[in-house]
Amino acid sequence: MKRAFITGVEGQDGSYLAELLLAKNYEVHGIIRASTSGNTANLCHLKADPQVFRKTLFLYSADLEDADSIRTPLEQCAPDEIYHLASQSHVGQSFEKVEETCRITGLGTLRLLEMTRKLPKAPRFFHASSSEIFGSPETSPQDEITPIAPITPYGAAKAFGTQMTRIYRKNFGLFAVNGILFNHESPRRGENFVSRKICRAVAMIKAGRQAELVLGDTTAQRDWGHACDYVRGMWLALQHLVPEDYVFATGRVHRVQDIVELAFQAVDLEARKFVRQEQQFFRPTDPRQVVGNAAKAQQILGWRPEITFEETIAEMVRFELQALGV
Ligand code: F7E
Repeated sequence: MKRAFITGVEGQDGSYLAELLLAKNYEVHGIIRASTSGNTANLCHLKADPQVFRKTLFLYSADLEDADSIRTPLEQCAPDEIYHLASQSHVGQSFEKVEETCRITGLGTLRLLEMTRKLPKAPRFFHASSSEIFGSPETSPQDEITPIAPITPYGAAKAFGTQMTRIYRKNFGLFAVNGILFNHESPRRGENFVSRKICRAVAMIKAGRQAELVLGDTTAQRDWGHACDYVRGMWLALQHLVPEDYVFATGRVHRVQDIVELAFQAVDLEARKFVRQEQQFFRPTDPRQVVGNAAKAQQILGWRPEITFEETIAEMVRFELQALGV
């Protein structure tokens, strides 16, 4: 039985990855950020399963800023594979919390790489990198050799973690991989990311419990996939013979406005009657031309996204309606 160690296991990606690995007969050890220990909604079904919880799934409260809190469960677990997903991942908030973002997202990654290198038997290491490392690139679509040129604090912190992962691979011989993840969504997305914010508001408006939806830049474009496809890519990346970096993306670009329209159409309401823009949700800088080329992941790992943008938004709206009993 293989053992996996997941940071950020309570998040969208962490919870789907835990499910995937448990289904593949892994023993899964996950760390949950100490300050958000109460928020484990994405893991409720696993915690409620007596065949799983504390049998093949083990959870620990720890903090990336406190090395000892991570080292103890990491050494006890002695994993075959580490999936490092935890971070301060909200780009908008990274402008308000610049230092904290760099400490958690950047230095936290370095800290974990260093601990990994010093384990008696170094496990394989996956770092959840981000398309934000490219900033607003001059070439589209972006791939593994696109220059790193972040324009947000979050992007800069991820760029540091990405480069350190490469350095530990080249200099210390660690099996360390960056998955350069473009946006990926699901019903488990945090409520302050735009896809979930829109789908949730649409359900609330349909239920008569919210009057309007206030957004920032609705012309912003992203390459949006489904989180389940991306966690499959993470696992595949660690099964390959040699450690390499991979872009995971759909290669299709949509506007925030496209999510708005799809979501309102799903409940038979006219978007323009309910949506308003407000300056507070605009960002000081926001990457443009974000679209990925996942040809390498397809060729080497046989990975391709299976769930479309339209299916993802439909699933998210359905989930929100069900949660409200509509
Ligand atoms: O914004 C625009 C916003 O916050 C998407 C994270 O997973 O993907 C994610 O980062 C777009 C941006 O995601 C609102 O300005 C308009 O252009 O859902 P988001 P993100 O910033 O792209 C990357 C790859 C990561 O690595 C990150 O960790 O939507 N937008 N109006 C808005 N965004 C938000 N959140 N709220 C609005 O009201």
